[in-house]
Amino acid sequence: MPGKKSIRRYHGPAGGWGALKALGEHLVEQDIPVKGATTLLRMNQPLGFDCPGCAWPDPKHTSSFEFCENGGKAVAWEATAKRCTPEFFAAHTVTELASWGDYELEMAGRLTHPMAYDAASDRYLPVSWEDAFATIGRHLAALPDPNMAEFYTSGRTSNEAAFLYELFVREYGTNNFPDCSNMCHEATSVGLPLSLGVGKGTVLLDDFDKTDCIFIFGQNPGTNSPRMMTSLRKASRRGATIISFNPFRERALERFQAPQSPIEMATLTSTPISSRLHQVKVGGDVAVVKGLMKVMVEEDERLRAEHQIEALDWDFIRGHTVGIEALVADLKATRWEDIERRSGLTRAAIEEAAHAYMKAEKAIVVYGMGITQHRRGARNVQQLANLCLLKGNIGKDGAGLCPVRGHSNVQGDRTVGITEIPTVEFLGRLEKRFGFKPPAAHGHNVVTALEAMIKGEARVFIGMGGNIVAAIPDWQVTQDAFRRLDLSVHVSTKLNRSHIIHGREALILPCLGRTEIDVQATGPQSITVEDSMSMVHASTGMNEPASEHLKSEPAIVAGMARATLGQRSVVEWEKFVADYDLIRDAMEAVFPFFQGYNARIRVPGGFHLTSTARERIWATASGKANFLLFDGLGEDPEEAEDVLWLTSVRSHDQYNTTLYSLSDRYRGVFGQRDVLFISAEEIEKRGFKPDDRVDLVTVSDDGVERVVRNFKLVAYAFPAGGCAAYYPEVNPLVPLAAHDPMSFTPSFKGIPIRLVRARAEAEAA
Ligand SMILES: Nc1nc2c(c(=O)[nH]1)N[C@H]1C(S)=C(S)[C@@H](COP(=O)(O)OP(=O)(O)OC[C@H]3O[C@@H](n4cnc5c(=O)[nH]c(N)nc54)[C@H](O)[C@@H]3O)O[C@H]1N2
Ligand SMILES: Nc1nc2c(c(=O)[nH]1)N[C@H]1C(S)=C(S)[C@@H](COP(=O)(O)OP(=O)(O)OC[C@H]3O[C@@H](n4cnc5c(=O)[nH]c(N)nc54)[C@H](O)[C@@H]3O)O[C@H]1N2
Ligand SMILES: [Mo]
Repeated sequence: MPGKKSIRRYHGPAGGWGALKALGEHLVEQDIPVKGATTLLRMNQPLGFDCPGCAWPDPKHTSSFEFCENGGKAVAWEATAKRCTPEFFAAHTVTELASWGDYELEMAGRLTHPMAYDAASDRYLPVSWEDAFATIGRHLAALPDPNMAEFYTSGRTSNEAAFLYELFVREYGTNNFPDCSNMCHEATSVGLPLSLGVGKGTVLLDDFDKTDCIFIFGQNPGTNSPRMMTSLRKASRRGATIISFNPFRERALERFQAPQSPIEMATLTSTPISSRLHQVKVGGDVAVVKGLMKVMVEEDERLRAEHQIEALDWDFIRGHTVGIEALVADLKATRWEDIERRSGLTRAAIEEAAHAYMKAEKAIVVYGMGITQHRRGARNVQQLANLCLLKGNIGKDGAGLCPVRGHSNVQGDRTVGITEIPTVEFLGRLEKRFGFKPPAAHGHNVVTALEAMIKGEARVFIGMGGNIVAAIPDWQVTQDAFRRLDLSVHVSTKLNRSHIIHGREALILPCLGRTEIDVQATGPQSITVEDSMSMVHASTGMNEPASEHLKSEPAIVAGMARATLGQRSVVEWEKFVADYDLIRDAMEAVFPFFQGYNARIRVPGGFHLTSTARERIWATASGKANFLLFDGLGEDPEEAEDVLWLTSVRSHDQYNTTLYSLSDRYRGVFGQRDVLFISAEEIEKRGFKPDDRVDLVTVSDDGVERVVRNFKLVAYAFPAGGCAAYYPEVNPLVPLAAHDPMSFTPSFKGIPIRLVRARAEAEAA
């Protein structure tokens, strides 16, 4: 069990020796100091594998080794020497494993054999691949309606595996594709096309080297996309202005010591990152953005009247956009007192930021989960698009909108057809290439899939990676729904909660990881992935597989497809699995933008899927970029005065539901995760003292009690009216109904709660 419990302030910069030391310790913990280190050297190299960590791009995938603590941990986590074998499962009943923490479950190591749940002994027993596939085929074939099965994808899945998966599922007959993206950047995928005609970002890595100004909203790069720190550090040293909006003073947004810089490492110096870090209230970003735009349009009017100077890019606005008049009217009607109250920032602070943005010839607006995971996430994203449009910061060198994606291939999975809302055009091309009629009716996303499971309408769940059972909201009802399934299947590399909370029948199918050599009938194979900036490139595993019984994800999909569809399938499953080039040829036939796919990924660095918005071509209904309005300032509903807005965040030592340790170095928390970050004033106002233990109770009007217990109050510099805790510990507090109606993104960053003295403490008193 890692780390002694303590809370102490972290004084150093992010990165630096602390990062090297942390990675070294992690390698030792995974029993792989030497192998881990050589594996790391092959990460993100021209002929190596793509980092299974985040989706941040690499400088053309051609650079020398770029050190990243958390990328290193993600690789070491997969390359661990620990194994979770049939002997392990024989030694522990599932009931016993249910009492283990998430950290302990994954520390059992890499899964080595396909396993099937045996109710009589309450254990997972080894099963042959053929029998496992046959079980899946039997259940799926028995369903009266293919829409009674759910097919989840987590964003580590390669383009090749994802394409075969959507092919299998559509030939089977449903568009039920709940996806981790539904809990992540769906607000981008749904909100942005209405503004800009594309649901992806518009910048490339080079733009960071050319920009004058970077605004970062609700994203924690030092932890979740550390290679981005290289770009930020360079920009800062060039003199670009960086301004961040975050309720936390995230350390990497303040100062960063580059492990690549011999001088900074030797002299223990570091580079300041943000010139200003504004501690915005939880859910206060729209108020900030409207404030920024209000300053800009009013300043522009003044300058034009008094000096005939334009502060906005009117050539762009007139030539490329519609809706400016309504936006200006809305901003004029927005009062400063409301902006200040909602954002927690002063008018002067917002004015200063607005002037920095206006002054910049080229600016980039970056954002993450602090923007998307709110009740009006898609509309939040649109306000950031407005901010860019006012200054023509789309489709210009050194400028653009930059949503930072999460999982390393979540964007690619969407590109190759993992979507519950497929376009008619895409389905037509699929039919033309393969000759079966894919279903047209829209399928389930994560929220609607869970609703169908709760009602008992969905009976079979298949998960291509991930740990959905822990990642979702409202555990009380949603986890219970998993227990009532006829069959749950998870294609996984490690043991997790989704295997423990399972259907009446359950299968664990262990697969190769991205770091591992994938040999098929025609020889070793490469897969491809797409990063946050739409660069597509190859990834080739280098390590010996964790077990000889593992199959690749494409092979597992093909196995499920053959067992389910049998003779009725028109797809050449064997051929595809034998040679992934053929999968890419098929993708090229379905998606015109993949023209020359196999040749282009053989060029180091891969190729860019260009976005129309980057070319100032607007694929919207109006044919222009649209300024879209946000009604009022409330990202989340208005609640009573004493309600606190809880946001859920990642620690520095976790990858989503995977915990590398129980510590969070930069925020000064060690050996524990049951903490609530909250200001000393909010603690006192409620009659508590720092370190008191409290229960967190959701405020809702549906009569359901949602509570997590015994959290320690940690007095922290945090904005009024809000507090923060770790994901996934607080997921039981998020009502399933609390999601964005446009994108269905759960409101993980805006949970209304009250604090109650912890029962244990109340009894002792
Ligand atoms: N090491 C590591 N890397 C990862 C992941 C990981 O877990 N570990 N996860 C991957 C995935 S799937 C994703 S989606 C990304 C996630 O990467 P991020 O988007 O950085 O995710 P979070 O840590 O959830 O939250 C981001 C930031 O939002 C701030 N925040 C919270 N609420 C608000 C708000 O209302 N307004 C504003 N402005 N800020 C707010 C938090 O303080 C935090 O700094 O990272 C990916 N990369
Ligand atoms: N409260 C709260 N909840 C959240 C969030 C939040 O910020 N706050 N964030 C949301 C976001 S952004 C996301 S993306 C989701 C994440 O949800 P998921 O993507 O479902 O979860 P992960 O924790 O990334 O999944 C970890 C598991 O993936 C499996 N795995 C790892 N590598 C591979 C591989 O190569 N192949 C296969 N087949 N399996 C593999 C391992 O078995 C591991 O246990 O959570 C969401 N939930
Ligand atoms: Mo994510």
